[in-house]
Amino acid sequence: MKNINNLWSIRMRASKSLLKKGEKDVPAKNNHKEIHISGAEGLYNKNQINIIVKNYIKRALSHSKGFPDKIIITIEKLNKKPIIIKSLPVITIISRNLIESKKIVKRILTSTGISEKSIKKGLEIVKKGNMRGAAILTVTSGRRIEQDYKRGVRVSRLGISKESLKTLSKLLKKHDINTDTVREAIILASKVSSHKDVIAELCVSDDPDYTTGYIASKKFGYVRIPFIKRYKCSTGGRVFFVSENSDIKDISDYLEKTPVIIGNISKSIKRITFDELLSQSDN
Ligand code: WAQ
Ligand code: MG
Repeated sequence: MKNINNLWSIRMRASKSLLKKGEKDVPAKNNHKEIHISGAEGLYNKNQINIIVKNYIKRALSHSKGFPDKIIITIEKLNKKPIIIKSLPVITIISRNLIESKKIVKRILTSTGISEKSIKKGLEIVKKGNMRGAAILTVTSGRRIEQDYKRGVRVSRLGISKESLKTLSKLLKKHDINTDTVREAIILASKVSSHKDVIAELCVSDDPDYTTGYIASKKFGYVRIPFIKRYKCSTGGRVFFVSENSDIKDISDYLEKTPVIIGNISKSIKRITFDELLSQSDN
């Protein structure tokens, strides 16, 4: 990314209507009458617009969740200079099955300081799924504080510099995880956890054949957890756990509106057990 003062936000969203033939659209109420197929976004220079849009359309038309009947692409020049941040270190936890992973998820969230009540609520939200964005829960009392429960908060205006993308891809390749899904999740999680009030993020994909999720936090980094959900289950979601007295407006504003770019890559990438994860954070 040569010209950081002249960036464009490109976003894609593909969906499929569930309305029956002749059934009327009730704009205020039809949220549930549509399934989300695929979405993607990034910050780019003007000369990349063509190729990125082409790539996003291709992704919209070849997704395992189905074929869309609506694709919305937004191409918009940024009016603010982006904040530059470092990506989170990447860790893959060794787990053999759903039961093991379920325990690991609870133990990691507990170790980042989240109450049992809040964890329970967070797990229910991702199990139920069907949100476009993320729910926001306070860490102790488990209060749900985002304005729109149905939609959640959509993290937007985020990207990675060309050089950092190269470095990250190389690093992930060594571990055989250099995919769009993993790269984009790391970028999103790094932006989310860079807000001072975000303690942790829990993420479960809504793709039926993607069963690896993650918990991201300042304490442990981007921690990938295989077998976080059952194969062929098409619900998922995201929950951001935030400090008890955080200002929801400040958090949503940062996550949705403030442009953030990864300009520096943490070189740390590991595959370890949960016990190793805990002991390394004690040091
Ligand atoms: N902002 C907030 N929430 C979002 C966003 C966003 N930009 N995009 C998706 N979500 C929420 C929404 O509720 C989705 O249903 C849910 O997250 C899952 O989204 O390292 O693919 O795009 O191998 O299905 C994790 C990669 C992949 C783990 C996560 O999520 C790894 C993934 P999906
Ligand atoms: Mg998905």
